[in-house]
Amino acid sequence: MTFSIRALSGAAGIAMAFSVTAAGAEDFRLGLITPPPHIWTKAAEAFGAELAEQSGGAHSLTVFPAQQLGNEAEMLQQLQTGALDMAFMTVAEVSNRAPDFGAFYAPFLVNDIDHAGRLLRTDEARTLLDQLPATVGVVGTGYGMAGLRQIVARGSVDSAADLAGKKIRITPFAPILDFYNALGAAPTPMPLPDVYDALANGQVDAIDMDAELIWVLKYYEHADTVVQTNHMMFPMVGLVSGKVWAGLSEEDRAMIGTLMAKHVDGTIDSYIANEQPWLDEIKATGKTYKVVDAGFFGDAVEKWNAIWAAKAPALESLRAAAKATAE
Ligand code: 3HB
Repeated sequence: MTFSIRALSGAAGIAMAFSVTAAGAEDFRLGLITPPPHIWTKAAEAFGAELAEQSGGAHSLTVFPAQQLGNEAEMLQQLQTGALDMAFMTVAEVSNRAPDFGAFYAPFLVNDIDHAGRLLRTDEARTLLDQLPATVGVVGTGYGMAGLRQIVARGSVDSAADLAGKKIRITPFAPILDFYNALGAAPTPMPLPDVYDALANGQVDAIDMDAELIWVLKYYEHADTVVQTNHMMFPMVGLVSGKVWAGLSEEDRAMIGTLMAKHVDGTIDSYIANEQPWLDEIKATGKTYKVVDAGFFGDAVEKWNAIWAAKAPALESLRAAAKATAE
């Protein structure tokens, strides 16, 4: 028997702190930045429910969505100290600490959303997770993903020249920053929860975003043009604090590792199923809708490749895996 005393606050916390729990029982905390209706948040909740069930009620999981525990950089720090148990996190944030992961963001690495899913399920992708305990202090249980990246803009966008000097909201991470800099735009790093207002009040001219959020959070409302570029994939990773992992029994590691991997992987199927329906809904809003290919970005793609060939040694093996999984 043990006393559960971790990560507690408030009256409920005090009550729980003194409740006797079964051996090894834990109330884990999982943080993520996505809002409640987002597929990642729903997957986190489903993971928690299955963890409680499979552990016979010994373990439970509280999900903190919408950046309640801080932004991703802060959550990653909390995972490192063991203050946070788990997170579903953008690979973007992880790439800020482990640049090899920047290889996933090679512009046009994949042809479409199905291809993104296949690439994430290759051994080459999975092998990258092995470096996380040593380099970042976290255990990566598996990949999920969000939709491909698109551009939503105020005003008209006839060519990439129209984006020159424009403030474009980006997720805060280096590969996307380098891409828009190469394009001559003014990339503006901004965490997800701030995006709607920034576009609505004109703080930014455009946003780099995926179909789910453009549609579900109605980002199209304050824009005139949607450019379907599909320029980058957007992987997610299920993480467990290395410190917390070290304190788990072999049995719990196997159960948590397997279940978390299953639920993050399930998001891949959700995006494959929903990407086109969301894009169709966006198209039907009546906003100007353009479909472009890599040519739209001129030499920005080659410039990006030159920068990241040096920064991310994994680029070569991921490109080979992308080629092998193309159809
Ligand atoms: C983002 O645009 O920063 C973002 C999008 C997602 C999930 C997480 C972050 O769908």
